[in-house]
Amino acid sequence: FLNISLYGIKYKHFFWGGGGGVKESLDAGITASFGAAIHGLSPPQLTDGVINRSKRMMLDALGVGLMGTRTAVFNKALAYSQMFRSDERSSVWGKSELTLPPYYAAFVNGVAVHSMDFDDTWHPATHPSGAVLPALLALAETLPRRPSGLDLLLAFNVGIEVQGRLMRFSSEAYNIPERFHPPSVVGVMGSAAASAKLLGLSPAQCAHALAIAASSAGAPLANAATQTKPLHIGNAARKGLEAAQLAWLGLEGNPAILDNNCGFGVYYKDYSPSAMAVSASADFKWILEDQDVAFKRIPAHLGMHWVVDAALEARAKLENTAGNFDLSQIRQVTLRVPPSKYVDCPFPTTEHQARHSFQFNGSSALLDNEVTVSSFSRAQMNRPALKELLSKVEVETPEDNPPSFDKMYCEVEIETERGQSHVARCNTFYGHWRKPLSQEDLLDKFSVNASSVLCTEGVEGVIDVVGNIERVRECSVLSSYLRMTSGPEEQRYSTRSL
Ligand SMILES: *C1O[C@H](CO)[C@@H](O)[C@H](O)[C@H]1NC(C)=O
Ligand SMILES: *[C@@H]1O[C@H](CO)[C@@H](O)[C@H](O)[C@H]1NC(C)=O
Repeated sequence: FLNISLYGIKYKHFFWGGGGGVKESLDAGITASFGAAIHGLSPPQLTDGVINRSKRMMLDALGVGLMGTRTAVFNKALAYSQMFRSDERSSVWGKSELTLPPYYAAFVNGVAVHSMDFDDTWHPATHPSGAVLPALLALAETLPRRPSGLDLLLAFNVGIEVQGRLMRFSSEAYNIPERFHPPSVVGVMGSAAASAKLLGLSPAQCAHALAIAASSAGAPLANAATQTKPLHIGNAARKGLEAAQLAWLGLEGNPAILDNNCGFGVYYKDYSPSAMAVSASADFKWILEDQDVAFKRIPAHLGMHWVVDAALEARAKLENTAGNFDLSQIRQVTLRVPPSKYVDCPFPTTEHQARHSFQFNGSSALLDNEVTVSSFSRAQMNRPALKELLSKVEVETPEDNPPSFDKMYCEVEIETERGQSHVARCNTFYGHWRKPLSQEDLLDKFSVNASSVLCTEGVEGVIDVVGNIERVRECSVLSSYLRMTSGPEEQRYSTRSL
């Protein structure tokens, strides 16, 4: 009976509901179903839709990750990781000579992906790819059996799917988060599942990998808008990889970790898990098939994309009427956005705060009429004009504007000194899953970003390998292309505190 209470409330109905013995009940449990699914999913179950979408995710994660290898937060993570040596070496993206033990390669490459907050966002909200791909590529380079591109693609999708399933265990997860940063909660589980898949673990070991990873889950949202936020993705990648490797060595955790309110349920107020069934007869239904991800057009929190689009439109309206855009014309700017403390920051003082500031993004879009990586360099942020504009910004949070990436909108109203008003509203920005980035624009974002780090052969190599990944004999060829740099490999993007 001691064991039974250990496995928690969720199990009770199995034990007292007239089912079989304890062993049987556990086999019927939710965690066991995940273990079996992770182990059992096979390449023929990948549909065309899922293959296409996941290739776009991989390419985008690599592009923003390459650019992220030129940031201060990446350099700090790298300097730390280089303190560790081992014979197993995995590539560091964007570095021609450097290798690290897989655990640290997964870490630094994961940090790179989220260093500018430029990576993909799913619904319910998390950044799915950055937690998984760095772990898989680091692991693949050290496995003696040399995984194929198809092995990588399948493991990647397993890691994404597990994140999607876990986020559907709570209605709280559907809103812009308030307590935990989701990649630190579901990302580490996705990385563990993906790594377990690539390692070929047994169903029970896959379940234990999830249990072990759950003990590395969770990071408080207070570290959003700081240099520590990118570490959440790096940590998810490496801790998931570590969990799978420990499970492979036979380490065990609670085999009912997902079934339990005191297990994975601690991260949500309304946890209600369900099984992940894979049957050989029926087609497996991937979440990615129905729910696409959003790809970002600016290196900032997803919420900023609505603000920027609405601000640019309001600016155009003002310019059309007044003939020009002049700061002194503006009396007040009102942003109507969802309530979210996490991205409401009237006077950001660091680049990471600026990425999480409705006010900053609205103002710099109004002022500059464009959005670039350098919008938030120290010099750009310290401009007197920007500070003046920021002081004219008011934020309202209308009741019909919920804090959900699926339902929110942004309205920008510019009121002029002459009493005119110009209003623009964005319901769905370009790049959102309802208005997906075209393949051309996705490739363009990758090429432009990756070219700032890699030579042409590297850029084209990555595009070619990801585009044909299911036919690639050894997936680690991707890592070779990710190291074909051009020019100096030092930090380029300012990520200093102001
Ligand atoms: C929003 O802020 C982020 C971070 O500072 C910046 O990268 C982005 O370019 C900004 N958008 C605009 C329109 O300024
Ligand atoms: C990366 O791509 C984005 C989107 O196309 C673009 O705005 C940005 O300027 C690119 N970054 C660099 C360094 O080229």
